[in-house]
Amino acid sequence: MTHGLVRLPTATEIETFWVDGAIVLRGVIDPEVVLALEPHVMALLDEREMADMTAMGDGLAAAGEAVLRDPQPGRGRFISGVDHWLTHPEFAAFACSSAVPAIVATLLRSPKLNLWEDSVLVKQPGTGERTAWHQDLSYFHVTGDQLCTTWIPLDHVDASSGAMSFVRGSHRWSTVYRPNLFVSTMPIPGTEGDVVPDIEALAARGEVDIVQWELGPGDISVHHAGTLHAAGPNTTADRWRRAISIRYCGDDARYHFRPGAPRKPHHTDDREGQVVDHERCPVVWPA
Ligand SMILES: O=C(O)CCC(=O)C(=O)O
Repeated sequence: MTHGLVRLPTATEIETFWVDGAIVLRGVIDPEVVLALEPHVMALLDEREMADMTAMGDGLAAAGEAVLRDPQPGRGRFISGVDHWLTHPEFAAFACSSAVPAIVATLLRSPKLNLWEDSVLVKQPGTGERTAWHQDLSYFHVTGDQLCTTWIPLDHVDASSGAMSFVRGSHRWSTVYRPNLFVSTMPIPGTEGDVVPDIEALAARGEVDIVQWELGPGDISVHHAGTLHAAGPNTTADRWRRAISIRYCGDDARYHFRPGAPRKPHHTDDREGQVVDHERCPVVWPA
């Protein structure tokens, strides 16, 4: 099904995604379909399955680690969670049978699409935490090129409220950097490889090009799993920044286990090299 589909990506948008590693698709999904999830996102905030990233930052700071947060944050919290589709039918319908899989399959030029996971990322008004530069591929036990994340806002989001930023073309750097703890550049212990370089320093020297977009309900951004990206704090006093982020694998995806990266219960070594089909990683396209 393609519930809420307004339009599919154009040929130009598809080309831009593959060249830049990120694209904003404006007006592709009915805003009402996205906003119908608002009460469910708000209900999640009180659930134990959500991670309080602000509290994690407090813990890291107490242990002497550098935390990426504004020096004088407000009282907002950065709260996130993952795999809501497994327990909440509304999130399952959105990730598996809304317009999103059709849009993503078109963009990835993939005849087939598997859902990897969904996540909810909320920065309340006055949230000081940034989201550190990272690639999603570092956290995924998968390899391939047809891999991406959709970032779907429930609010108008701009630079002041925590918009996402992307390093144009970084999906072609051929390095998978160590995953980090999101509110700190500290790599996840036990992971291997290089740490993410200082992207702001590279940008200041003109060595990388950072893109950022204002988005509203009905728009989505899509980034390749190899694209370096980050997000700012929500410095506004009264605007929420709520987003649903859904990760998909296309036709060429194969399991590839990355030491130290968090695993899900079905991620067993005996699937190395296999297609990702699994009831916990279901085929969502063709519908
Ligand atoms: O929303 C954020 O702050 C970060 C989201 C992100 O990195 C992602 O969805 O891949």
